[in-house]
Amino acid sequence: MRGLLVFAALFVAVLGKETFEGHQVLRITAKDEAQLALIKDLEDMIHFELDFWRGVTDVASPVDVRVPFHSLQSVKVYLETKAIQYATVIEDLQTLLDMEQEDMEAAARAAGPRSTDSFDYSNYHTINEIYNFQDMLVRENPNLVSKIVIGQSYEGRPLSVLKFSTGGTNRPGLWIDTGIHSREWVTQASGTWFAKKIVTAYGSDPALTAILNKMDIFLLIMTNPDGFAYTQTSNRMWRKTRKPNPGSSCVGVDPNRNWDAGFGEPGASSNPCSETYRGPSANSESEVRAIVDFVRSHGNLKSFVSIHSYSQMLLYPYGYTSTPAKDQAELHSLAKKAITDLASLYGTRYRYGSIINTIYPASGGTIDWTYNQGIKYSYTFELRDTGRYGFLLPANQIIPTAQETWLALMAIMDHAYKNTY
Ligand code: 0X9
Ligand code: ZN
Repeated sequence: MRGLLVFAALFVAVLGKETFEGHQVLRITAKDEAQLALIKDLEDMIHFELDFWRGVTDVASPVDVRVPFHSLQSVKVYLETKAIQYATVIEDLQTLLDMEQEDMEAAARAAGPRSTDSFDYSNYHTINEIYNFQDMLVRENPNLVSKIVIGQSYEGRPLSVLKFSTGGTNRPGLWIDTGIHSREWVTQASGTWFAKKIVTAYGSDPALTAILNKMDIFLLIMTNPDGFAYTQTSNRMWRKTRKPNPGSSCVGVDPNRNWDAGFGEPGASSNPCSETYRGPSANSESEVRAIVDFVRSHGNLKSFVSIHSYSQMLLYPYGYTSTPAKDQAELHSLAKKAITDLASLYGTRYRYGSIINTIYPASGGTIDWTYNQGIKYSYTFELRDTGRYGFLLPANQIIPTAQETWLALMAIMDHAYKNTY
């Protein structure tokens, strides 16, 4: 098995990208607790090499799982003999990936944008295109935008944060990050749109202008750059970091299980081959460590928003415990306001609540740590969609997704502003 994995890794390294021909995404629905347990058993059948896009939680929430071609028959037989209901949501993953790739290449063939005005926000972009975009934005708006490198990824890529500031020293701050899970491409794409939105709205949108006259906004678009690069060169479905795990042929740590909040408790895995591997210790990943150091040294962040996809949810702490956060009532009503604003644009419906109650137990997560640091308005989004395309959201949904999400972000940032001043 191990030899096979090494061979597969070499194969990818020499010949290029991992392909997903014949892989399907199934949506499995349990009708009772017994069926739920049987679905959960699939997680331990490692030889199937299943990739749970939406994990097993409760009877009310369907499970989305990517099934490699070699396991399809067996998994379907397993489900059918146990009379568990399922539907094929994606018939052939590679077909979707090919379409995504064609769009991206067509966009890349068009001459590189000369300014952030001609940047194509309606397409996915390579990691270098996004780094270039950031530099362009800084050059075009020297009095508003600057770049701070807060650290480096394992492979040495810069973790560059865009700082939007109209002056002052260490003003209260608002943080937004995207792309901590590298395959959640609509998040990095939305991040570039947010960056442009902030510079165009400053001076024209009264609410954002008021905020930026008193506070700074920090935006980290490529929170997991090594993973992001890997999704573009080798494996579109990569989620974790890219640091090797000593003693294992499996690479990477789940950067949303690596924070020092309930680290090691249920809701994460100790197995380096798991997609939710928590890592050898809290903050073991330089990508996480860099943000931890930044948050501590800044010391004055008022909100912290970490953006994922997919599922259409707006969540607040906690993920590692069902003890309610002490600000639960306020966080809940602000979440309701934010998703109501979001829905006002295109009718997109979000669920909201604490992580553990709304999605599943998750320990070592970003916003549990930031909340425990005293950043009251700590939220995490799961953007579009609810599973039709999952992580492969078509590029024509990038702008509408970013636009509607912006309304929710404004609700949160405005509330944090009004609570500060
Ligand atoms: O499992 C996770 O880390 C999140 N889901 S995802 O599909 N984006 O991987 C859910 C955990 C809840 N917390 C956050 N969304 N941060
Ligand atoms: Zn995620």
